[in-house]
Amino acid sequence: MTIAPPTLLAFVVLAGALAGGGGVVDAALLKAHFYRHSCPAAEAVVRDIVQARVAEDPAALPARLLRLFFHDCFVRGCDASLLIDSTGGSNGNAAEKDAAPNRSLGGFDVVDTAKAVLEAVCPGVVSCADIVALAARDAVSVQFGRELWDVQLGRRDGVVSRASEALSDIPSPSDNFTALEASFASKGLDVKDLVILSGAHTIGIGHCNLFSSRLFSSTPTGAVTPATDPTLNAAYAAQLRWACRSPSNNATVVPMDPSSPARFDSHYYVNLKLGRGLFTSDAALLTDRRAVGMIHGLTKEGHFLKEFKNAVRKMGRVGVLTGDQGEIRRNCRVINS
Ligand code: HEM
Ligand SMILES: *[C@@H]1O[C@H](CO)[C@@H](O)[C@H](O)[C@H]1NC(C)=O
Ligand SMILES: *[C@@H]1O[C@H](CO)[C@@H](O)[C@H](O)[C@H]1NC(C)=O
Ligand SMILES: CC(=O)N[C@H]1CO[C@H](CO)[C@@H](O)[C@@H]1O
Repeated sequence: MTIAPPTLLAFVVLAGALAGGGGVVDAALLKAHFYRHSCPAAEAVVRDIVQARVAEDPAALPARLLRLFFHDCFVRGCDASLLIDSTGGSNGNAAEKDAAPNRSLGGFDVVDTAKAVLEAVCPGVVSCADIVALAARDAVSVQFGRELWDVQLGRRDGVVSRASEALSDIPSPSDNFTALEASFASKGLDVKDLVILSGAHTIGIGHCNLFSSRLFSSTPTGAVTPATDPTLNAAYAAQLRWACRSPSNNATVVPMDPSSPARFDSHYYVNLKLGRGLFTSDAALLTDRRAVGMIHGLTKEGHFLKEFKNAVRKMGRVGVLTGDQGEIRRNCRVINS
């Protein structure tokens, strides 16, 4: 069957309206071991593939997959719309993954591999959105040798992806607390979720140009001078300036938690208290009394991990499609035709 473009467009717009909102919708329909009967191997397949890939790239991959999950959930809900490739042509669609905040995303190939195996084992059953949720958990869990949090399943895949929405829905590293709180609130997440989920910045990297405004200022004539954001530790700022060299440097990356860049620990909060949060959005947590009240407790690893479990589960429910909404995509990069 071929669908004429206007019909397809109407369908996409309607599905978009249904999928929109982004709040916590049919989340009650998600459940543990959703594929127990329909595809018993599903969770093991994802886990084995992720573990093998993390073994090859333990420093970078867990961070990539965790961030992928966050970005997916913040645009149209956790519906794998982030995985859809842009389509070319004059009436082509610029997809979410081509929006600026997505330029440094990774891990798509891991999801593709898991999907390919699952389509061979149980075709049309396991959603790309659930693979993303499982992959994030499994990747971060490798270093612990146990599952760090439970993943509820049963998400369906969305049929719309727009770059413009990624730009407006993903919080910016230069956001202040008000903006961050509003961004999370629009997804049904509160200040506590914001503070705890930000702890994900205990792993992974950041590009210099995304925090260089905290290190340099430029005069109207264009001359660049060192200038340290007063909320940034001066010694740390000097190290970052040395590493980054120029404000427009988009090629250099630095670890967000230099003391243990790949360990999923509570150092994010330890760093934060020392003025060593990398982005303005990290430092912004110290400007809110409610957030400050939580940060000290979160410097204890056991407490952080326990709280992260709850917060990431909540994030995983944002705007999900369930039941007969959306579809089970056959190829995570392409909407079924
Ligand atoms: C609170 C608002 C947030 C902002 C403004 C923000 C912003 C950013 C930025 C700008 C980067 C660096 C990207 C780059 O330079 O390549 C980054 C990295 C990362 N973010 Fe966030 N983020 C936020 C919340 C979150 C949340 C909720 C999670 C997950 C639960 C998360 C997980 C990550 C991870 C793991 C990385 C490292 C990615 C890598 O190394 O490839 N972030 N974030
Ligand atoms: C936070 O940023 C927004 C713009 O994103 C701005 O309108 C607002 O005044 C800022 N709030 C504070 C408290 O600085
Ligand atoms: C990085 O900066 C260079 C030079 O300013 C620019 O040509 C390039 O498009 C930038 N790359 C990204 C990914 O933004
Ligand atoms: C991972 C990914 O899809 N990155 C894309 C982000 O956007 C840029 C610019 O449009 C693309 O070139 C990347 O391929």
